[in-house]
Amino acid sequence: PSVGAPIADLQGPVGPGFSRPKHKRTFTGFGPSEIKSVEASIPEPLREAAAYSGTALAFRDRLIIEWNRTQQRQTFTDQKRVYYLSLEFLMGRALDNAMLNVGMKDIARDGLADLGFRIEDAISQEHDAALGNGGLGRLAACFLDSMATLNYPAWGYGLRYRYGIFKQEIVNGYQMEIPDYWLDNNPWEFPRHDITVDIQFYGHVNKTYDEDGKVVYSWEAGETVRAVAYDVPIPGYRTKTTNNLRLWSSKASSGEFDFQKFNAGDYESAVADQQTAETISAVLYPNDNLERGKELRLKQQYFWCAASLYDIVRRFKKTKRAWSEFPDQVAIQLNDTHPTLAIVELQRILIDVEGLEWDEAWRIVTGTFGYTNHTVLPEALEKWSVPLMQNLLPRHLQIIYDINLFFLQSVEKRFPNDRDMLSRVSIIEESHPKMVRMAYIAIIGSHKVNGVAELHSDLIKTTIFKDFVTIYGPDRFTNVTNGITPRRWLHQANPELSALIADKLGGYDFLTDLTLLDKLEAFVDDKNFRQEWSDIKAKNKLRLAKLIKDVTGYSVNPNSLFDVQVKRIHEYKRQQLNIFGVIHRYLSLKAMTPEERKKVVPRVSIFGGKAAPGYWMAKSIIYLINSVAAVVNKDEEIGDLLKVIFIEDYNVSKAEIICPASDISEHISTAGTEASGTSNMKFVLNGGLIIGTCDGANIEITREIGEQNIFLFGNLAEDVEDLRHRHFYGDFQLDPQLKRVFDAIKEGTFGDPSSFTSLISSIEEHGDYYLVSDDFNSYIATHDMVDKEFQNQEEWLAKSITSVARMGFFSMDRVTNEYADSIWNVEPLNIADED
Ligand code: Z2T
Repeated sequence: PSVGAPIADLQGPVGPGFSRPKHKRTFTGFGPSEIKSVEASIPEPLREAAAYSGTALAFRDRLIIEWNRTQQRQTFTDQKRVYYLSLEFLMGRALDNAMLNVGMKDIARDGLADLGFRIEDAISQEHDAALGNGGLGRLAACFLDSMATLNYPAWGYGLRYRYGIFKQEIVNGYQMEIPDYWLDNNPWEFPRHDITVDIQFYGHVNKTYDEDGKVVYSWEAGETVRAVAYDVPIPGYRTKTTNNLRLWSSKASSGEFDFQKFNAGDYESAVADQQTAETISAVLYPNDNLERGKELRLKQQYFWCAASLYDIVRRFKKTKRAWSEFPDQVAIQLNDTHPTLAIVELQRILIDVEGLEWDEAWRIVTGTFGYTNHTVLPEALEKWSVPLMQNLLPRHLQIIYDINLFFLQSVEKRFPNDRDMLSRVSIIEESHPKMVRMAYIAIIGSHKVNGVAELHSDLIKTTIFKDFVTIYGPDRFTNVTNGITPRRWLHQANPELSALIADKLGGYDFLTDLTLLDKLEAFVDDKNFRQEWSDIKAKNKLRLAKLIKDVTGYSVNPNSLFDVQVKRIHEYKRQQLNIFGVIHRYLSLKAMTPEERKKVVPRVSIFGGKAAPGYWMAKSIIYLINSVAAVVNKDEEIGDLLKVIFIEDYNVSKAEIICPASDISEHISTAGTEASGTSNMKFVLNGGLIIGTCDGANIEITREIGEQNIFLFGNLAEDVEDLRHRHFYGDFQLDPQLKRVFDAIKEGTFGDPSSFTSLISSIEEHGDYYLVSDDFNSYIATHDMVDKEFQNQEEWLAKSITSVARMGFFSMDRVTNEYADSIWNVEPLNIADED
């Protein structure tokens, strides 16, 4: 296509009614007087909603121009693109980020102030885009930010869920789930009714022969559902690049509903078909680190993979290149195994539709895909039952069997007579029913497989994917340690700290080169700087105290040590260890004399996080936290010495307030279970210290910031298997301090003890799989050290500053460049004003 091609032909985004403007437009907006005359009649909340809408629309105009320009330029240049396939994009709010990236936040602030609004109030009107569960979805969002900032030609592909992750309310201490309907008045998405793909399900496979007598399979489907594209602009920071996130929405393939059926009087069936279709993109599955094998989930996966691949292939075919060049033009990254069917779908397109030979098609497929693994937890590894797959995707199952056959033949050649090996690495697990192991397809169909932190990448090579290292050699496996975007997680979340750093470093270049933070170490002993650093932390704690007051009604003393654990509730993340530690602290405080209590550092233990709706153990952990809070917080003898807070509905926008406000935060998973963790990075980057196990990225954080600046405790990953074994076959001795805690719970100190029986018995009686008892003593001792060191505020400050100075490695920009070089082989493309 030429530069002057009509925009619609490029399949890039265009806003409704917008085309390239002939003249540059400047940010004007309405004058104060026009608004003032009507504002008196509008109630406050509506006025703020209007302030948000007006600001969002103004910035959206800007984005659309750069978005179209970027897409045209990328199409014209025709170089390799990256496609990031993720079932989750946990974006949070867009306005602040758009203002920062367009670079006109100050103008907007002044404009809003003229109209009588505070910019923060306008920003906080926006509903979070919460299309994700936790770390995996947020990583995808950080990727998009970084890829745009670094000018990579990159698209995200996902599902446009009508309901994102549920809203959590705490009622009488219990989690309640409220649907998160978020789509009304969303200014950041653009429906593309011109870009649709019809997706097939069910039916059967016909075998025919072509003129040369070659076998041709064709899939005759039983159901068709239409995918409609919705595009979201992704602006980069300090660049003209604005990339695209394309989210697919499902609707009936007949359009609204089947008019033929409708006119024939079959109203019910017409409406039922429509509903079946729309159900596919209706709701995000709310499980973090768990796969449940439901048919609708498999339908979501195929719907989104097939629509995305159709789109990618369509774009490639416009270049008129030979198929062999596909991997030179296209890199597709699979965010976990959720998009694994994309591998099978591309193979199907190439052989069934495009008529390529198997081997050539398969070379193209493996050259195109990369697979990122995010967990070793067995319950999270995706498996689909063969009968389910046979019914929903009959042709894909055949292709999976063929992939498996060719793969096993090659393994058999290299490892003759090793039948154990063959059954271990087979894509098909010989269980009842048989299961398709999705991770194996992802490994076999990709040229690179990566883990997300060093320990995790080592673990996948030595445990769950060991045989594949033997088969393919170590080069197919690599590590890319996760990171976070400093734009959102430092500058937006903590503008004052960012400004202080900019002041010392002579500008904001560190936001695009985070390693520049190391220059801060020169100021560690600067008295004024220290004072400002500590004042900012104090202000951020005040901001959090206000949030706590607003959402829980509790007042906390902002001079207390703020101890934070916010993340999805999961036994492996061990919020139970934390709350048992809090109970231990409470019992110790109760046993002290008034004199002894005077020496205690006041503490606020802050929790937040959602439990998957069907995860009973996680829900009882939440209930225990709230039950402890109810007793401790009203104990006048204890007063400010200990407060327990559960912040309901933890999400991205709350994280932006919480992360800058911790003194210490907890990353205390059983060693070897947390693939990376990314909130650990967010807290340290904001000057909080952390307590953690030798797990995930904690290990590399320690390496970077120095072990004197982190509170590590607990058993090591290499000892976990042994300990678990001993729990079952030898001496399980409950830690004596933990026993005191359990006794208090059983005595009813925190209400009816029967609510907590399963929580306690999972440790006392059922093998303590997550090693809570084994790590308890070390955990308590380490918290005592935290108390002691917090009393030396000067030392604490030095640790805080030094740690931030050494966090450069954890920028998402480093991560993105590593993927680009070692997995995608793509180059950046600068978008100039003239483009
Ligand atoms: C998830 O958030 C993570 C892993 C998953 O495995 C699923 C979900 Cl929803 C299937 C997390 C990891 O638990 C965390 O350690 C990691 O930092 C994050 O992905 C991003 O890699």
